Amino acid sequence: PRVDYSLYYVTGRSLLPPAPASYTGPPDEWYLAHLEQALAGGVTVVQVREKDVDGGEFYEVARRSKEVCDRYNVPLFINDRLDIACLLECHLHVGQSDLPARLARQLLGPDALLGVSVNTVDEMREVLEEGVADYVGVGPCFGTQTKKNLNPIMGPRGVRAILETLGDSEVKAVVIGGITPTTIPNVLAQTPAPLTSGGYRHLDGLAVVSSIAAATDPFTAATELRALFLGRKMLP
Ligand code: TZP
Ligand code: MG
Repeated sequence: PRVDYSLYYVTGRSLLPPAPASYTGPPDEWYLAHLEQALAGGVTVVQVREKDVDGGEFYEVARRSKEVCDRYNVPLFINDRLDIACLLECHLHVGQSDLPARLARQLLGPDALLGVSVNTVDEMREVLEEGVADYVGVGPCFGTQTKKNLNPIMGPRGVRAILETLGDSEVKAVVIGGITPTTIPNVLAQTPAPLTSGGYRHLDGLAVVSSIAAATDPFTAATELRALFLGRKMLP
């Protein structure tokens, strides 16, 4: 089944705002209620990314996130933890310093989706040569407070160079890093890459952490982000 990558939400529980007075559920379920609102607002893919918790807690957060995503028919990716992705029959996203994608693919099996982070054209070429990834997360496009050990900022031009390398490959591409309603118009206008076969290679989606995770109203935040992507002008 084809996946809609248009609004890819990478969770980060540490960024969540405090629950508003209108929230009456259990405090430990605020994260899930917040996630559910983001899904209702139009998030099309979710990745659980938990950098500061142990395996047991990560598993539990991922398991409960999957219950919510399943109800919305939205695919759930696990960041880095192949073991947890396998246990929960989820998809997996790996960075450049995680287990290599071709090894992850061996344990995941052919049905799970696999995403890889890329920051350079060389990394993009390698992903294409390996041939095991379904999509790439391209970034950081802009500066961000969200990630420690941030790779070099690429800017829209760097992202476009990746899309040029991707060409008309089936591998999908989402951009990440400082993606907000303010930056989206620039990203969408500056990233389409001309193809040698004619036409342009466009981004398949926008990936965000703080633009949704830090929102007190994740429903409205997701609705706005998705509308900006869907309303983009595509070059022919
Ligand atoms: N990878 C590259 S930048 C980034 C990740 C996980 C964090 C993006 O966070 P934000 O808040 O959307 O800028
Ligand atoms: Mg990683």
